[in-house]
Amino acid sequence: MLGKFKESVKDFSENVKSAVAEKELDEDTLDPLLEELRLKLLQNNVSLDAAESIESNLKQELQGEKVKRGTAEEKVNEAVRQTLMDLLDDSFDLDQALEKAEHPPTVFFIGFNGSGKTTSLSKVADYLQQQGEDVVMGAGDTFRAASIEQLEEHGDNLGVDVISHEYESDPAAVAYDTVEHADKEDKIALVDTAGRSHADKNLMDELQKMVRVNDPDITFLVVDALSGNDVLEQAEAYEGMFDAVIVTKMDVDENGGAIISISEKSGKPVAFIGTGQGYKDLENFDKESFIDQILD
Ligand SMILES: Nc1nc2c(ncn2[C@@H]2O[C@H](COP(=O)(O)OP(=O)(O)O)[C@@H](O)[C@H]2O)c(=O)[nH]1
Ligand SMILES: [Mg+2]
Repeated sequence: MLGKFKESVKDFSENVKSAVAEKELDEDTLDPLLEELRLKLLQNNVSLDAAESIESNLKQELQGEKVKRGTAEEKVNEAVRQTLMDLLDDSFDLDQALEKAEHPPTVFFIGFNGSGKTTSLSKVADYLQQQGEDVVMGAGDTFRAASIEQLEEHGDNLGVDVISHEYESDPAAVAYDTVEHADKEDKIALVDTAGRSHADKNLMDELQKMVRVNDPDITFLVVDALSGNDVLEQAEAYEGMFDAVIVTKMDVDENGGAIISISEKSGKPVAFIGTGQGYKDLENFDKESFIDQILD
């Protein structure tokens, strides 16, 4: 994970170092180096907007700086670190958010097909159970073949009740019943939804209705780290509908670009990263350790 990104930053500071040997960091020196860094960020699936924002921050930090040979790398790393610290948000705290929630606390998982909604929901269910909380899962994906059975299997594995209706039935009603069950039994309601894209007008309307009827306390947008630049389309499709992001498949991603892109685009915190297919493969997103991995 993040190997390629690290290389980009290394190359950039190497370039700065050799430029410094000749002259100070004026615009003419810095611009081509920044452009090279930008290209490398883009190759690592960092979105153009995010790459440009990083670039302009670095320019502000570094331009006119007199950096002694030997300290250039430190200086650049510090500038990249500061830029990423400002860009990334890891302030979301699930336990706190649940404490503040209405009763029963209701959590929705939304996102494109295959992004990892059902898996992440099950991981969160497991996490909450470990914390001593009772949870119920709602099979709100009534659209995709086998989705209900998939959630029921997770329910069996975890010993968690699953509320489900028929395929093709109204997912708002499934969510409603899940919340009602949670209310009666003093549980947290975790509601799955069907994958949607801009193109699926009906499914998008259905999701809006689900949200309207059930007014979730927390909605997670689940995106797949491998989807690269497509995360922008996903952030757009669900704009205004989510509170925090879960980025899955970080175990198979090479560069971490998706986290940077979605953060820049949405301005929302990244709550968790998915690091595998098992229930325990869910980590709180910690921006400092993420940045450490890039810069080490
Ligand atoms: N390697 C890896 N696979 C994941 C992760 N999260 C989900 N998956 C896999 O991605 C596929 C799609 O996940 P699923 O939860 O069904 O996606 P959904 O369509 O959004 O509900 C499944 O095969 C999951 O096991 C993750 O963090 N790492
Ligand atoms: Mg699913």
